[in-house]
Amino acid sequence: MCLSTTSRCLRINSSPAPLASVSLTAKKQASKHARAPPCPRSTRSIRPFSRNLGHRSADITMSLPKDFHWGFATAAYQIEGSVDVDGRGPSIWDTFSAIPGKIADGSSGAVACDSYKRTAEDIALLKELGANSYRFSIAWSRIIPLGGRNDPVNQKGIDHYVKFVDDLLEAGITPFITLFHWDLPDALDKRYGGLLNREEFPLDFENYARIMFKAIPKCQHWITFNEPFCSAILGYNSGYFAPGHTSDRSRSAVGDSAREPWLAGHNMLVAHGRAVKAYREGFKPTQGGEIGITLNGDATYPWDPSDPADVEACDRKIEFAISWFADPIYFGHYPESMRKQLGDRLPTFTDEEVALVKGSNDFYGMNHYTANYVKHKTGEPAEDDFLGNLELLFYNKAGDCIGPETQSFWLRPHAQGFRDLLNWLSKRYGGPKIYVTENGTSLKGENDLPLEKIVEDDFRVKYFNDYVNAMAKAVSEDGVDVRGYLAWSLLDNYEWAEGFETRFGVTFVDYVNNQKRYPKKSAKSLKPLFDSLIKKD
Ligand code: GBH
Repeated sequence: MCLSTTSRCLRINSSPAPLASVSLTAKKQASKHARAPPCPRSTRSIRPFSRNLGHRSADITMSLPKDFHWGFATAAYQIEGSVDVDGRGPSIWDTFSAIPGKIADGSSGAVACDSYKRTAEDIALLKELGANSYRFSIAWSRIIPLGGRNDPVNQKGIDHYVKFVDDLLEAGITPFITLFHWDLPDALDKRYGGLLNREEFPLDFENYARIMFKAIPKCQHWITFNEPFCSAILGYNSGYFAPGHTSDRSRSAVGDSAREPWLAGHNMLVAHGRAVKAYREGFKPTQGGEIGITLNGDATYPWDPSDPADVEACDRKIEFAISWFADPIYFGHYPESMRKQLGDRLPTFTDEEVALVKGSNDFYGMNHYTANYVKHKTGEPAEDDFLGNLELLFYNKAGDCIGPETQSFWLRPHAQGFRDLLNWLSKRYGGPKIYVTENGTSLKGENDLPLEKIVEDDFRVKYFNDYVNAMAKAVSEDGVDVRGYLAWSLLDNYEWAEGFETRFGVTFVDYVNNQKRYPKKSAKSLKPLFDSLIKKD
């Protein structure tokens, strides 16, 4: 039986119910709409010490620091459109989305939210919603259409983002700029294998980063990579994302799922390290900003809390998702659990690379959406395993459900997980300054509703309320150092391989009527929430 929203598939071994076992498999299956049993309305607390989080902002007051950044996030390819305007070169997502069968609804980001041409409208929207910050990404191929350090620079592309930042600042909105949100210039993929090239890729990324640091000195918050896990695993293991490499020859002529993702991850780490070094040496002293990487990770709970192997697998899951990148950045080496399972398929850092990567975060960028129960697997892990030899589940042994279904097969709200993962990260990495650079949800069936129902997105309002309160407790009661929160997303947008069917926006975008924007209830719910939580003096 298969649980899937679109082209992707999760196998649910749900016999006997209510145990749902999710294994992330590359195999496309026929029964697309079968689902795990629905979760009960209220889920039980899954750790003995966990407290129930209230849904009302009044639960806790004034617990976030006074200069707390909050707002919304987006990414270039998901919103901009205008793919051949002002000299932009193609990215791997233009190429990938043109291949039949790769995107659920056959769409591409060619128009998306038309945000490239609607910067004024988007800024007005941010202002209306009360946001003090906005996270967006730059399309590398607008800056250097062919991508490389010896290729021509496109001044029009630079001018666009310079003006955008000026306009944001003018509106009192602080920019958080992501340099790489998956849209690699296609020419670099074709020229030398893109992320897989250990010599060229980090140097070309550094060059691109330098151009942006120089062009936008007013930006004080730089994010090098968004979720390198996704570029590596989805791009080079499962092949669900561009450039679509996988060992599954029915889906791709190229790829080695057992090796390429670990090399791609390594090269992104070194590229990140190079960009940070460039910033710290050449720009930070005069500009005074900060730079870090954004990593994605879900909370984990043991399927059987009394089984030490499940408890251990919970940490291993986070290590394979987050510590893959965070351990090298904070400690200078990969996690032991990964080395043990992957052996020499995981590259080894040279001394020069360690010097670049270790200590390279001014802050930790955290993308967080969901939680899973984790069950250890016995026996040898598959060669293409990237989870740490374990299963991800929505139900635990006792039959508790992690959270209600959404439109995204991988996402079930469980706000306590946010608090727990914030604590986990803070403990492991010595209490770093954290920006939550993404958090949000889709709604099951949202795209099928009429507009007047879509804007009444109470499920999303509750999600934000629960998650933001969980974060505020992590700050005020547990001492986790969170300085900002950017909700995903300002707009419904191009949800990658899901196309436009899955909506994550607080604003409805009418794709068939001139991309008109309609703020949903959730859009307006964040300002009062943060007003009640941020200290006034
Ligand atoms: C974020 O990733 C992205 O940064 C953003 O662009 C996107 O729009 C948003 O989420 C909503 O999806 O395919 O089975 O391997 C979220 C983290 C991690 C969620 C990988 C999907 C894929 C599971 N993503 N996960 S699988």
